[in-house]
Amino acid sequence: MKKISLSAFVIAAVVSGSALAQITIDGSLSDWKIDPKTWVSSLPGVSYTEEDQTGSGAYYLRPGYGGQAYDAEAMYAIIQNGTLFIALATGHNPLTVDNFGNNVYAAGDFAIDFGNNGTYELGINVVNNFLGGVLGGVYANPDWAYGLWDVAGNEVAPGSAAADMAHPTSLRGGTLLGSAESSYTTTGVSGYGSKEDDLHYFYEISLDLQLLYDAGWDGNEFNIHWTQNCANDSILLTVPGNPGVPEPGSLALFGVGLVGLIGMRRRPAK
Ligand SMILES: [Ca+2]
Ligand SMILES: [Ca+2]
Ligand SMILES: [Ca+2]
Repeated sequence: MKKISLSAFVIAAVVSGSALAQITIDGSLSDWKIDPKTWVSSLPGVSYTEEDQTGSGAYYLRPGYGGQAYDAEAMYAIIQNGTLFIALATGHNPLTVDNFGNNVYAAGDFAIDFGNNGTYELGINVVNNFLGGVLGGVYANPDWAYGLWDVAGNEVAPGSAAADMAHPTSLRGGTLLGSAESSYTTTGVSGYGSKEDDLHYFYEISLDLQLLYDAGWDGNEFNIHWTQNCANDSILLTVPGNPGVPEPGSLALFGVGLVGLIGMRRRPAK
């Protein structure tokens, strides 16, 4: 009796679907399968970018200075089961409070650009610093603050209209669509990158893809951006479109495959 073949195939398909690594939002990057030496992630289907800068003191980060304390280092994202997961590594402590007079700047929020054209249509309020803002809130029609640098990299005053709008910093308002789940670490961790003693802080976020669609997303690739309120160093990650929507061609092929399997089973043995 070889009756088990089709059901075994179905069970295997279900198991491989549910065996997708589930990301736990706890601020730990252990789910992301990151090589601590290189920041490279081996998580299947992940998108990531790395720009860990090293040096001594408040070294140049481009466009600003600030050294490790303002270094945006790596960003990761993956779409699984209708959910967008994001992780960030930075030398910037999330507990840093704005003190412009002393050149101290808090963390910005996560900004998503549909169409990868430099306009950010969705904001995730991970560090809440606007009156009435919802911590973890996901905002359409975001009102962004910008950093201390113009497009040419020249310093401008805080709040200047000349600031580079390609680097949104913190949310100041918007249309609240719903909530993301988010977590960040507040104790620096060493052992990553080429300068092992440097301290790093991690953010993790998950949000339902429906919130992106609600903000006008078309399902195609998009950019995720993060920086601090000074925008001394920023990081930008491109994420492919929603893989949860199979293309008609691949769906048809899957169906042919199933029919083929059933057909094989019914073929009498010689
Ligand atoms: Ca660094
Ligand atoms: Ca950097
Ligand atoms: Ca856009």
